[in-house]
Amino acid sequence: MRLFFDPRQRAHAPAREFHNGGWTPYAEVPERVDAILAALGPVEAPADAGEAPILRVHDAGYIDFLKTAYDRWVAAGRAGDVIAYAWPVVRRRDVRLDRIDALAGRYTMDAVTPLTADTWTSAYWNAQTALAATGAVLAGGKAFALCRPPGHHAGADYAGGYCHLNTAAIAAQAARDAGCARVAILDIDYHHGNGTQDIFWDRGDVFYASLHADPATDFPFYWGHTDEVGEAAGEGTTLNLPLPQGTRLEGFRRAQGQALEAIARFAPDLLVVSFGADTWEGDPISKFALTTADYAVLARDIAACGWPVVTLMEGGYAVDALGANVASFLSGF
Ligand code: Q9C
Ligand code: ZN
Repeated sequence: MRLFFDPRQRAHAPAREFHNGGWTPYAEVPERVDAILAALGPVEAPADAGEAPILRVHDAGYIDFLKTAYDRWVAAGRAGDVIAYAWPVVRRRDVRLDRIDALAGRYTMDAVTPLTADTWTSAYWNAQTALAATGAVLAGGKAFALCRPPGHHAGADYAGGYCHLNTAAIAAQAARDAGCARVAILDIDYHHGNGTQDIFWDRGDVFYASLHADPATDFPFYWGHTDEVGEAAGEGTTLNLPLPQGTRLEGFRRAQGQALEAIARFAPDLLVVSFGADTWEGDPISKFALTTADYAVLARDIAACGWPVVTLMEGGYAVDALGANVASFLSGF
């Protein structure tokens, strides 16, 4: 198994996030990657494929915002990390505003994803890591991308849920551009991958299946319900399988089996797995009950389908358990 990671992915480190009525320490810390690296051993740095594959998925105005937001914030006389306080609810018309606070609301979906001076650097190399692992799998190998920050909450033109660039979408689009006619994404992070769903919502060439905590009880609330199935050419290529808090291996594995059956009918040339270890029983912000050993079982079920698989890291916030959980999952391949 080839492992990819770039040290610049560590740089992004907001001080705090705002939720449930108050400030708390930022959960998506750079120490997460240290824990995974310690468990997995040596990694390869990705080659630099440039911005073009990122711009195949993301809006140019949004990328400019990610690059310049921190400098605009400082120029406005602010201290600390960039965070919005006003959002254009249900996408009001596209007014061309220049004030950093207007831009921050326009290009983010929540108050848990502050931007720092290093956000663009980490996000850029994060995308390169995903692309390198995807290239390795398309060349016939097995690969894991140690993606951090995570990606699946980021849409074509918005950040959210600790995510800036949607690595799964960038990987899937790169595979399409490299000649794969059909790509499937299986998202087994605790949270619904609203960004990935939005990006491929009306496309029939990329299947998106997600297992996640019921959005009636968990972030991101407004996406991930069972009646969201895609539209136009994408009708039927989005599959949402929400699960109750407290879900254990049996329920999770049954739902994953349903997702794999649907993906098998789609017959992908490549499977991208958005893997979150925040489904673990001791995760500090999540409420499923998978054990470390369960991850190997789930990965074996995926591997048994026989498709080329590239696994990308998403969430997982119990830093001390993260290495063992990722190692267990990868052992299944
Ligand atoms: N009580 C990923 O796992 N909600 N993002 C924070 C905690 C935001 C998670 C509130 C969770 C975002 C990639
Ligand atoms: Zn998550």
